[in-house]
Amino acid sequence: MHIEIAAAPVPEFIAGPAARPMLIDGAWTDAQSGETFETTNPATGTALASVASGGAPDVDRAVAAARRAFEDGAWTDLNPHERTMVLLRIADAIDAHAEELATLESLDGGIPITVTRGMVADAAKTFRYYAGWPTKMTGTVNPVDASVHCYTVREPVGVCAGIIPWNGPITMAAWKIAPALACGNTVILKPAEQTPLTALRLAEIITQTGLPRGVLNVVTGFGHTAGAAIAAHPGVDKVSFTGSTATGKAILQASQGNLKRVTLELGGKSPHIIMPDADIPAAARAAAAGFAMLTGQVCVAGTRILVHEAVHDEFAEELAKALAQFQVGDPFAEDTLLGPVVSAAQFERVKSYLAIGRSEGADVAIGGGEYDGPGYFVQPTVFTGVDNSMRLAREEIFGPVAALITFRDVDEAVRIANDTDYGLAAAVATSNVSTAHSLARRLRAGVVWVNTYSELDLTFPFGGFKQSGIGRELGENSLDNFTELKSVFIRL
Ligand code: TXE
Repeated sequence: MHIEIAAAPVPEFIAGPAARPMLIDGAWTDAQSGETFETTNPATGTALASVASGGAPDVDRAVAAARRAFEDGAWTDLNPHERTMVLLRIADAIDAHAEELATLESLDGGIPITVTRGMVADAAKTFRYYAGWPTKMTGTVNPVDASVHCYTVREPVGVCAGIIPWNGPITMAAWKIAPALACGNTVILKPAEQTPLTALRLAEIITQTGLPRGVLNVVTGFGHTAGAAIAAHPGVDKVSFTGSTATGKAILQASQGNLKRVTLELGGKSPHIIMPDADIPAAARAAAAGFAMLTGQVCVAGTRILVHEAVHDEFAEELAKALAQFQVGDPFAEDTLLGPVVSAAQFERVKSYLAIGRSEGADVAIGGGEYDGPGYFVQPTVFTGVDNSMRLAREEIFGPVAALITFRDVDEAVRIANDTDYGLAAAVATSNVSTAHSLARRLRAGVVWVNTYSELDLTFPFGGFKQSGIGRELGENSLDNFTELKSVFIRL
C-alpha cells in the first residue's frame, strides 16, 4: 500500500535555517553547549527544523529565572482580576494564531490537520477555563475558639515544571501551563524531543500578552538530559509529567531529593466491554475510534476490547466496517483521519508488537498490512484469539493495535478488565442502565465511559488508578496540584 504526501505548508516560524532557541527569562537563547537536535516530519521522515538541545546548565538558568520571577511577585502577587485578563489574552492569542499552530502541530507530530485544529481550539479553551479561577480560589474561616481567628489560604507552590510527551503536545502544554499560571506559579515547560515546535511557538505568542519575564520558560531537549535535570533540580518545587510509566517512575525517584510535589499521568491498557445488549454498530464505531484515533497514540486508548461471546462475530464485522471508514493518509488532506505515528522509533515499536502478537498465536482479523512510503504509517489492526495474559494484552503499544478478547459473563468481563497494571480508562457498551452503573462502579479506572469513548471535558478530573499515575488534572483538581494550603492561627 502506498500513501501520497503533497507538499506541506511551511510556517515562517521554521522557514529559516537557524536552530530554534529556547525561552529562558524572557530571552530567546541557544543551549549553553551550543548543541541542537533535529525534529522530523513523520509523514515524510525528513528533517523539519533544528532546535536547541538544552541540558543541565540551561535548566539551571531556567530555574533561576523562574525562581526570581516567583519571588519578585510581579505575577504571583498580581491582582487576581489582572491574572485572569492575562490568561484570557493568551487564549485570544492562541485563537488568533490557530491555523499556524495547527499546521506546526501536524507537521511535527503527524496528526491530521482536522484534528490539530480542534486541539488548538481546546488549548485556547483551557486557558479560558483557568482564567476563571484566580478570582474564585477562596480559603475558609475555621470554627475554633472565640479567642482565636483561624483561616486557610491557597498559595502557589512556586517553580512548577511540566514535562510533556509528543502525542498532542499543544494540549499537554495547555494542561500544564494554564492551571499553574492561574494559581500564581512560575513555569518551566519541557516538550518532548520528537515534537518541540508548538511549545516554542506557543511560548512566543504568550510572551506578547503581558506575562512578566521569567514566568514562563521553555527548555527543549532530551529526556535523559534536560528532563532528568528538571526532575532532580532542588530549585523545582513541582513536576507535572505526562508520558510513559517507566519514565514516570524515574521522575518520581529523581524528585525525592527535595520532595517535589509530583503528579503523573502515565500509560494505559484500557478495556472496552461490549455487552450483548449493546447497540452493536454504535459500539463498534466507538471502539474503532477508541483505539485507533491519533493512530493509537493516546494514553486512554481502548486497546483491549472485551466482547461477549454471543456477539463476537457480529461485533467483529461491524468493527471492520467502522475501521474501513478511517482514512489513513497525508496529515494535510482534509479527509485524513489517521496520520503516521510520531517517529521511526515508534514505528519500529508498533511493528514489533504486530510480530509479537502473531508469535503469541493471536490472529490478525482486521488490518495488519504495511505501507511502503517513507513516512511512518501503520494500518489499524485488530487481533482476535487473544488471551489477557499475552504481551499484546498487557503492554502499552501506542499504535492503532487492538486485542479482541471474548468473555462469557459480566463477572468474567470485570475480572479481565481489571487484570492489568494500569487503570487509566475503561468503557462499557450496554443498553441496560443497571449494568452501566454497576460496571462503572466495579471497573478500576480513573474514567469510565458508557456508550461512548475518549470524551473529555476540562471540568472533570483526569488521571489514573494503579500504575497509570498519581493525581488528577483538569477541573478544580488542578488547583489542588498547583497550590499549597496554608492555615493561619491568630490568638486574639
Ligand atoms: O516516552 P517518555 P517515550 C508511552 C507509549 C510510548 C512509550 C515511549 O507507550 O510508546 O511511552 O515513549 C521526557 N527524566 N507514552 O519514550 O520517555 C521526554 O523527553 C525526565 C505514553 O517518548 O515517557 C518527554 O518529554 N524526563 C504517554 C517525556 O518525558 C524524561 C505519552 C515523555 O517521554 C526522562 C508518551 C527522564 N529520565 C509516551 N526520560 C501517555 N501517557 O500519554 C524521558 N523524559
